[in-house]
Amino acid sequence: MSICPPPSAKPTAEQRVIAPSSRAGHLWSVQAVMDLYDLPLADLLDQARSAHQQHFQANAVQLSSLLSIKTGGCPEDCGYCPQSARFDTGVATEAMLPLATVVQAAQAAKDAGASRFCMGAAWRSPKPHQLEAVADCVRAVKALGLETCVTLGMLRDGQAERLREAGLDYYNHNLDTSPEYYGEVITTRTYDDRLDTLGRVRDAGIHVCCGGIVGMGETRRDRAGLIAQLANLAPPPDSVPINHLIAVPGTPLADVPTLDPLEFVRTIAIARITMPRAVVRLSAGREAMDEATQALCFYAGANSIFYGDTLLTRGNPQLEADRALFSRLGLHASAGDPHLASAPTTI
Ligand code: SAM
Ligand code: DTB
Ligand code: SF4
Repeated sequence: MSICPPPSAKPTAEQRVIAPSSRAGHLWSVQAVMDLYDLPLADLLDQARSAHQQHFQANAVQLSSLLSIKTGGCPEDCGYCPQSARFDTGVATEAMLPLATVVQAAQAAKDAGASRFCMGAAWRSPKPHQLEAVADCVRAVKALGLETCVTLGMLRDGQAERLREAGLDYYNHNLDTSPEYYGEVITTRTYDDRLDTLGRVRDAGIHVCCGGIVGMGETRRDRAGLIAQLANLAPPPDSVPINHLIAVPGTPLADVPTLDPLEFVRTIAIARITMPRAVVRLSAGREAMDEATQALCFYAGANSIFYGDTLLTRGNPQLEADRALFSRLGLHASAGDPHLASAPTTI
């Protein structure tokens, strides 16, 4: 397996992830991203398709399955999240799942055709004993021959290294929205806290999975701000989940106006253009999305999905529905992640 090596000199938190001068690649201003949003849709899709075909096999989609290994009772106040203890959403607080249960779910995901198993925990930040329990899960899931990803909240000194030693491939930690809109959605951790964790992940040699959520009542400029932040990370993330808000009753965002589906498609296309080497994941929100919109997202460069009938606490399309969709669209499961060396899978 090949993993990005950590940089030789240890940069500051800012240089690690946001300093533009340390990278040779193109820098995206918010206005340049806005200009992409303003293109006629067909022109935008043409550009995105071309970027996609330069870097990826057409029609191949990476399949990740997701499991909540520790559900509910989270002290954070993320306004979209059904797992925050501050909102009455009907999600019960549970203990962390036993290792055997996690392994059983991972085996089922592999048998269904997933190449990556992602484990999520409703923590602000893992405590040392919790981190060790997750490291055990990572080792066991790797031993099944699956790629691994975890999302556990903020990481502290040495924690990313422990996960790397356990064989973790990806750490998911999202910026969620623009720096300007962020404070409207979350107050208990800052944008800089998130950038700090992303820097720790990258410095430990773990691949970064970082994206956001659209449809939270933000403006187009906020969506452009999120994309510019992601694309200007140094280096940009290898994996970029674009989530459509699942508006959950009881959360502060339960009643935000619905986003135009074509604005979601545009966001996928722009993620593809601005981060041409990243795997762009059409992430939460597919259950409520019609198949034509999903087809446009794949055309626009989405090349990863969550595969399996649940996300963390919310529903996702049934396996059979996704198999039928892939068949209708002529899509197939990718042979693992281009950023890793993995075995082929089929759907
Ligand atoms: N507690 C950890 C954290 O926040 O870093 C990990 C789990 S958290 C649920 C992972 C991500 O799921 C969030 O950053 C957010 O982007 C996404 N998410 C959570 N609730 C969502 C919702 N209702 N709709 C869309 N995406 C959501
Ligand atoms: C990500 O960006 N989306 C996934 C994964 N990373 C962990 C989570 C989606 C959660 C949707 C709401 C739920 O199921 O509770
Ligand atoms: Fe907690 Fe993560 Fe949900 Fe925020 S998104 S409330 S940190 S589980």
